[in-house]
Amino acid sequence: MKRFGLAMLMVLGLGVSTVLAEEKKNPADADGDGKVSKQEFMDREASKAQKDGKEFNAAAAEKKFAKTDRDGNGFLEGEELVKKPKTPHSPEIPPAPASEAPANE
Ligand SMILES: [Ca+2]
Ligand SMILES: [Ca+2]
Repeated sequence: MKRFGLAMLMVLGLGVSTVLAEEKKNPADADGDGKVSKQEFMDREASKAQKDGKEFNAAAAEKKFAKTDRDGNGFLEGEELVKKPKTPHSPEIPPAPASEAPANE
Protein backbone atom coordinates (compact mmCIF):
# COMPACT_ATOMS: atom_id res chain seq x y z
CA MET A 1 0.00 0.00 0.00
CA LYS A 2 1.72 3.10 -1.21
CA ARG A 3 -0.84 5.38 0.37
CA PHE A 4 0.36 4.84 3.89
CA GLY A 5 3.85 5.94 2.97
CA LEU A 6 2.49 9.07 1.36
CA ALA A 7 0.37 9.87 4.36
CA MET A 8 3.40 9.54 6.57
CA LEU A 9 5.37 11.86 4.33
CA MET A 10 2.58 14.40 4.46
CA VAL A 11 2.47 14.24 8.25
CA LEU A 12 6.22 14.66 8.39
CA GLY A 13 6.06 17.46 5.86
CA LEU A 14 3.45 19.28 7.88
CA GLY A 15 5.55 18.99 11.00
CA VAL A 16 8.57 20.37 9.18
CA SER A 17 6.72 23.31 7.69
CA THR A 18 5.28 24.17 11.08
CA VAL A 19 8.78 24.36 12.50
CA LEU A 20 9.96 26.44 9.57
CA ALA A 21 7.01 28.78 9.87
CA GLU A 22 7.98 29.41 13.43
CA GLU A 23 11.35 30.54 12.18
CA LYS A 24 9.60 32.95 9.83
CA LYS A 25 11.03 31.24 6.80
CA ASN A 26 8.56 29.70 4.48
CA PRO A 27 9.76 26.62 2.61
CA ALA A 28 8.11 27.98 -0.51
CA ASP A 29 10.19 31.14 -0.30
CA ALA A 30 12.90 29.95 -2.67
CA ASP A 31 14.93 33.16 -2.78
CA GLY A 32 14.47 33.87 0.92
CA ASP A 33 13.20 37.42 0.58
CA GLY A 34 10.47 36.73 3.12
CA LYS A 35 7.73 36.75 0.55
CA VAL A 36 6.37 33.97 -1.56
CA SER A 37 5.82 35.15 -5.09
CA LYS A 38 3.26 33.51 -7.27
CA GLN A 39 6.06 31.81 -9.17
CA GLU A 40 7.54 30.43 -5.97
CA PHE A 41 4.13 29.27 -4.87
CA MET A 42 3.42 27.56 -8.17
CA ASP A 43 6.85 25.92 -8.17
CA ARG A 44 6.26 24.70 -4.67
CA GLU A 45 2.83 23.33 -5.47
CA ALA A 46 4.18 21.66 -8.60
CA SER A 47 7.00 19.96 -6.75
CA LYS A 48 4.65 18.92 -3.96
CA ALA A 49 2.31 17.36 -6.49
CA GLN A 50 5.23 15.63 -8.15
CA LYS A 51 6.44 14.28 -4.83
CA ASP A 52 2.98 12.98 -4.07
CA GLY A 53 2.77 11.40 -7.49
CA LYS A 54 -0.17 13.59 -8.38
CA GLU A 55 -0.76 15.60 -11.47
CA PHE A 56 -0.08 19.27 -10.88
CA ASN A 57 -3.26 21.23 -11.23
CA ALA A 58 -2.12 24.72 -12.15
CA ALA A 59 -5.62 26.16 -12.12
CA ALA A 60 -6.28 24.84 -8.62
CA ALA A 61 -2.91 26.11 -7.43
CA GLU A 62 -3.64 29.54 -8.86
CA LYS A 63 -6.96 29.59 -7.09
CA LYS A 64 -5.27 28.59 -3.87
CA PHE A 65 -2.74 31.36 -4.32
CA ALA A 66 -5.42 33.94 -4.97
CA LYS A 67 -7.28 32.80 -1.90
CA THR A 68 -4.19 32.91 0.26
CA ASP A 69 -3.07 36.28 -1.10
CA ARG A 70 -5.63 38.14 0.89
CA ASP A 71 -4.54 41.64 -0.04
CA GLY A 72 -4.04 40.62 -3.65
CA ASN A 73 -0.57 42.14 -4.07
CA GLY A 74 0.78 39.04 -5.79
CA PHE A 75 2.94 37.97 -2.87
CA LEU A 76 2.25 35.87 0.14
CA GLU A 77 3.82 37.49 3.13
CA GLY A 78 3.40 38.02 6.82
CA GLU A 79 0.07 36.82 8.08
CA GLU A 80 -0.84 35.39 4.72
CA LEU A 81 1.80 32.75 5.30
CA VAL A 82 0.37 31.77 8.64
CA LYS A 83 -1.68 28.66 8.16
CA LYS A 84 -4.64 29.36 10.36
CA PRO A 85 -7.07 32.04 9.25
CA LYS A 86 -6.69 35.24 11.11
CA THR A 87 -9.08 35.37 13.98
CA PRO A 88 -10.80 38.68 14.36
CA HIS A 89 -9.15 40.64 17.07
CA SER A 90 -11.50 40.35 19.96
CA PRO A 91 -10.95 42.96 22.61
CA GLU A 92 -11.03 41.53 26.04
CA ILE A 93 -14.52 41.77 27.22
CA PRO A 94 -14.65 42.96 30.80
CA PRO A 95 -16.59 40.55 32.91
CA ALA A 96 -20.16 41.58 32.70
CA PRO A 97 -21.38 42.92 35.98
CA ALA A 98 -23.38 40.27 37.60
CA SER A 99 -26.78 41.34 36.55
CA GLU A 100 -28.56 40.16 39.54
CA ALA A 101 -31.63 42.21 39.24
CA PRO A 102 -32.67 43.14 42.69
CA ALA A 103 -35.50 40.86 43.32
CA ASN A 104 -38.14 43.21 44.41
CA GLU A 105 -40.85 41.14 45.65
CA1 LIG B 1 10.59 34.89 -2.32
CA1 LIG C 1 -0.29 39.53 -0.27
